[in-house]
Amino acid sequence: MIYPKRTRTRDLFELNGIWDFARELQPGGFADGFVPEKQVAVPSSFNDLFTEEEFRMWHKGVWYQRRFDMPKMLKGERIVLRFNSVSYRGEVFLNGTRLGDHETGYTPFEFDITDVVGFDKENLLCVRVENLLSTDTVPMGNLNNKPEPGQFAGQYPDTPFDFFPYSGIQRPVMVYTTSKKGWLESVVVATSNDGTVNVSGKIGGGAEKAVLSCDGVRVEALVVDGAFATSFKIEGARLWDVWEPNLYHVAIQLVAGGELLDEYTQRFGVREVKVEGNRILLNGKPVYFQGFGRHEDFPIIGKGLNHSVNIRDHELLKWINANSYRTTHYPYSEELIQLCDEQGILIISEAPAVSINFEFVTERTLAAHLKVLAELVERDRNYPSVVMWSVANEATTNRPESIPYFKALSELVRAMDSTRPVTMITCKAEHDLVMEFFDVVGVNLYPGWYHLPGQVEEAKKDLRHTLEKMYAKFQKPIMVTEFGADTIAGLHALPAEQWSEEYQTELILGMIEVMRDLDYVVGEHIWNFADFRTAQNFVRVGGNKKGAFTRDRQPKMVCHFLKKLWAQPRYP
Ligand code: BDP
Repeated sequence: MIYPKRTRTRDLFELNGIWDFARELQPGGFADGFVPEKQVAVPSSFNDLFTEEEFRMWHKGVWYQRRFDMPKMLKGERIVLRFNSVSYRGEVFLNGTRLGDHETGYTPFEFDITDVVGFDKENLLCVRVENLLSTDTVPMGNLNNKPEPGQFAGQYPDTPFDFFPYSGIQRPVMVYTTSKKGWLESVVVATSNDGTVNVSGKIGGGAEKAVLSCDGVRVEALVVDGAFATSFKIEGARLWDVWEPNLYHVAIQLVAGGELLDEYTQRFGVREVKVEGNRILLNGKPVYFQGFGRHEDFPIIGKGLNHSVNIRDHELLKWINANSYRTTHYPYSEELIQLCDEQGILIISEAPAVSINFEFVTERTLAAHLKVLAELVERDRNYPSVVMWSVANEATTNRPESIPYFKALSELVRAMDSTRPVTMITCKAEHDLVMEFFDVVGVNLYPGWYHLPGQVEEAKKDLRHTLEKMYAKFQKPIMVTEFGADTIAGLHALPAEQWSEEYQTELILGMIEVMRDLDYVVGEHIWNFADFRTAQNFVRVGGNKKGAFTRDRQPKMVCHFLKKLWAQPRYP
């Protein structure tokens, strides 16, 4: 799959805006059209749009519907309907015909609707959306109706993670066209720092050859068995780097019998990432990751794509001198990753596998995990900002059943992409059993918050001790991918105590001091970039308040210190 674009051979329009909405209060009878209960916005989560509690907490089926016309100029073209994400499960009907379904929110899916879409009548599009998680889904949920032991026990709604399980058509819906004769189905661009660019592609329909043009270079490749592969060199290539987003474009034309069937331009950057000893190297130079774990989360829209929020967030990252974030705990919108490409922000791209619990894992959990991981790598592998894959966050990787499971995940990613390091984010510290499969150790540690509350000096000792044990065991670079303290903006205390801005500042700066004293620590990602909405639970005061910024993106005190600290490069 490639990101839809309008080109000389392709048309594109979006089906965003106001749709009809109804909960599935009885089974059946919706696919041919229904009487709406409400109107709903696309893209958006639906949960926080309405005033009634039962809508917010609804995880069973809901239905979206809208009508659209097809312009007659597009008759004769191949027509594709694409959803950039539907969380968690989407089942799609066009004019009463079931097109198919897709599981695991956060990755795109599409259907060829050429034979179903009408040109002489209005089209009726109905989508069933469901957000029920189980032991077979990724992320897992509703673990045998048994509240998870630990900090999230008995929260409402009951999920094994704390962020609110928002649902809906949260990203754009698109209709695009290609020629019926031949079209580019997928493309992979891999680069080396000497300017070598390898491009391979898969073709739908047929074509004789692919003609590629990039930066004044033109090469041709024959299409054999529906695929082509070729390479070329950009002399004196300008490398893609942090806040230096040099980008190139390769125009790919598919040709048959002298006719141009398809034209598509793929953007890419020339850059290399690798792990050597205790360093992550970007373009041969060590890079220290300073930034945050985040969430796609904002008042009212929930996890809905909003370009203004994305722009503001990146402005704040630049202001605070961060260079990176992890897409905790699921793939973020492709539009956001594209913005990272354009701005030079480093991304650790994470599968939506948070809190996998091996007490409940089934073969179907692994199958769902492998499927969504493959979809993520396919979606993001041409984006230069994506410099590392994270296959999961905080699984019970102290249990032996986790070993074959994570081996399978690591093998899948490496088979699909050998150009990026792979990590897994553990909460099991030195008791983790799967780090042999990964290049960088990611670890979430909360001394000073969940244990040793209020005791910054003790927390620092604890952190040092844990990191030393981990390094002794794993002998790999370690990134502290989460640490921090819940903080109510405007709450002050001298001496510092939990929940105050002073405490967050002291704890975070103290943790960083320890990390920077240990040569093998290659990154500090604070939890979290901004406050975010969670399920209801006595450990959360109006959501998770570990944000350095508030939910409406204003800085807490710690930000001003981080801005200063992060202005100085970690490695000379
Ligand atoms: C970590 C999780 C993260 C939570 C965080 C917290 O990875 O999703 O939000 O704890 O408790 O364990 O704030």
